[in-house]
Amino acid sequence: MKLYSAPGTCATAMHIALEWIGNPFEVEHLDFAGMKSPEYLKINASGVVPALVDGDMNLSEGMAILLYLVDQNPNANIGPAANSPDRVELHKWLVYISGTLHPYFWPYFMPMRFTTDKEGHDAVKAASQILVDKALTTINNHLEGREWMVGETKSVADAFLYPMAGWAYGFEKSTAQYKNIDRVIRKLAADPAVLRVHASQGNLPKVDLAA
Ligand SMILES: N[C@@H](CCC(=O)N[C@@H](CS)C(=O)NCC(=O)O)C(=O)O
Repeated sequence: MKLYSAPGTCATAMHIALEWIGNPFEVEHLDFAGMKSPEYLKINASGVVPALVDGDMNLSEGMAILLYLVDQNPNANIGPAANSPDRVELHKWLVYISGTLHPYFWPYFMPMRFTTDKEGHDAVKAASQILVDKALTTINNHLEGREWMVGETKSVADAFLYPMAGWAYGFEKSTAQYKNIDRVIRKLAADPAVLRVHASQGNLPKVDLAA
């Protein structure tokens, strides 16, 4: 099994899930040019990370990869079993993180894709921060009185939240101000599997998505 990732990106979540599972896997860290290379576009036509290659299968879309890993590894405790009540919750939060929280960051990292006005980048980035605040507030409220996003144990939903909540520590309203999210992120940051992911990404430059 091989994961295509890039330091500091959303693919960090899939890397954490693979570390939690504990089976051997390979990871290749791409830079921005690597994501757009003809070789990689054959694996993920969108030219983004993550992508997972398992035998003959190429799987893109982070949420699909996380659900695949949960279902392929029922004893790894990285997500509730199919058809359980918590599984429905897992779907809901993975969709929320993938479809709402994640895209809210895109204008911040890539304002040039959201306005043709070169003078307008700051305004686009400010609007992104307002949207991210809305989504992080929803998640922070959900986490009130809860240890983890879904059920009683950590799951791929927490792994998915990890890189994105991490991005917002540098925002005007820092992730540190969302106390429940901050608590979850700090627990994960001390998790040995997460530390291994950081070590793997460690010496590589953060991918400049604004390239
Ligand atoms: N819908 C895709 C989005 C993946 C995505 O946006 N990945 C970012 C990194 S967090 C990326 O590779 N961006 C490069 C680009 O947009 O050119 C998914 O959920 O997997």
